[in-house]
Amino acid sequence: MGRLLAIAIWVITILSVWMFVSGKWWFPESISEHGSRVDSQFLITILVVGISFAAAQIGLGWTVWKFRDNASAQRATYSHGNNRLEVVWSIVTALVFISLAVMGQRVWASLHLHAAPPGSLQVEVVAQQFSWNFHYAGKDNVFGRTDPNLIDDSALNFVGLDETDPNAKDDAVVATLVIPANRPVELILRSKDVTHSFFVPQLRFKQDLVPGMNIHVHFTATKVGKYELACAELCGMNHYKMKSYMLVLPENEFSELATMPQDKFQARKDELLNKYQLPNY
Ligand SMILES: [Cu+2]
Repeated sequence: MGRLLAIAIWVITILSVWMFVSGKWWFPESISEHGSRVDSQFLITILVVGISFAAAQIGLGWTVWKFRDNASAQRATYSHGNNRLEVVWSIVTALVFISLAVMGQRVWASLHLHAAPPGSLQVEVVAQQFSWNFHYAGKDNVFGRTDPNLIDDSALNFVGLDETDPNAKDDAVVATLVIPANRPVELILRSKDVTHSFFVPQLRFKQDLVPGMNIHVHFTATKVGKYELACAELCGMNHYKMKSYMLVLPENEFSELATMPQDKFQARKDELLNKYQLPNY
């Protein structure tokens, strides 16, 4: 029985490692400038924890095998442990995890904590249960005034845009995120109700939208196409329906769209949504 248990532990270990090594269940293609840095950091982390996992499980199986119950088994002896060993492996573990965290925070901080590069396209993102609103500044590049008191979903004023403000005249608010390829994009993230989370797996980018906060983040998409955008925070009963698309367009196609008035923007965006196919994964 002891031998069987040891073999079962080793088989489960091999299968678990194979699930990662085979590459059958891996991330979709990366389409952002910072994506490869996130992926290589992830690979280092998975290698380190993968090796530790395999070593620990092989050791566990070996212990189960060696100390199984049989006729020649010796009586177990009591050990009070070894202080020096415990100090050594605690320090080694702490060093490994702190180094991984320090290595990983650089990419993360460059997108979440540092200011967006000049010339970035700004888009205001307003999340609500259970949909996304993307607010574009239009031709004048200036966002119209918004006021929470003006929010009226029944009148389709989802972000509380003040129609009397001259800067609001050319603004567009749509339910799909449309951005240019190879140009930095700065998102200004807000939520009307609960915490939501902006997530596009191909971008390798995820950020919470927190009520009462204006969260600035930025990234650069590098590949034209249509990608799924999901809310990655359990935000209520219909959380599973809170999805949209991110359209990455060639610069000229985007600049043409970005200067269109609301109704034309909407119609053209729907046309483009049909034109591009979702990637296979
Ligand atoms: Cu949500």
